[in-house]
Amino acid sequence: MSKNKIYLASDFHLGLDLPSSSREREKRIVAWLHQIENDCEALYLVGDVFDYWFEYNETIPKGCTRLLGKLANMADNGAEIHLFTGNHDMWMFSYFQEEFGIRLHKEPMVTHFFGEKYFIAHGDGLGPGDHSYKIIKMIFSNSTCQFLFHWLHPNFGLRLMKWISRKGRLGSYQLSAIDEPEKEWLVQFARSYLKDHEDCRYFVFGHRHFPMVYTLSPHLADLFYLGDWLHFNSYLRIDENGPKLQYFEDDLSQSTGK
Ligand SMILES: [Mn+2]
Repeated sequence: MSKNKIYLASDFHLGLDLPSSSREREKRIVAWLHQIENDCEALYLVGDVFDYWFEYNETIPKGCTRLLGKLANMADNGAEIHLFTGNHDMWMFSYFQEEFGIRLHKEPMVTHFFGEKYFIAHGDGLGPGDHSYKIIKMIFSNSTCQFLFHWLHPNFGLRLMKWISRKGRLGSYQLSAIDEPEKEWLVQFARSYLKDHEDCRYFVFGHRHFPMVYTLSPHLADLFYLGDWLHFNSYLRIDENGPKLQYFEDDLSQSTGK
């Protein structure tokens, strides 16, 4: 089978034992990767893969071993892997690049797949509004804060990070269908971006947790929300026919009644 498909997913929130255990979710994600790896040319993990993350110079948080092993295996077999930081895991530095050859993105990315232009971002802090989050992001992305934090003992630092992550949970979740997409900040962001970049065909965002396909302009521009793996197991698959939102189903999720 030729490897010519592009896959995008986001918001695994590994480390968070809600609504089911993180370990169960991790196994489901690895089963999905196992299913797609034969035709996966490139994998984009579009933010909030981890519910909290901080890498120190000499250590990383415990856990996620199965996922990291699977990603290492896929990368070693030639898959191109991209990882975006999200609002929950922005403190990533050189570990993923050095250990896996994964390309780390801290900013939105504009790229072409099958001749079409895509704008890809986790989506936090884009568009109007989201003010309190923008302030938190400013603090978290501040290099002095990162320097000070990295001198905390990991047992304390990671517990603090877990706590901050729980605190920041409220607000950006959307767990029912979006009734008025035009009120979405990310839809407004995409509309204003299109004014200066008419050739952008697709927008892909994580962050909102509810999967959505929305037509910004018929046959000219579409927007996708990737959904999440807490509730939907959703992902975007791109081939020569364009992008399609899909849902992973496996025996593991059936056996847990999902
Ligand atoms: Mn998220």
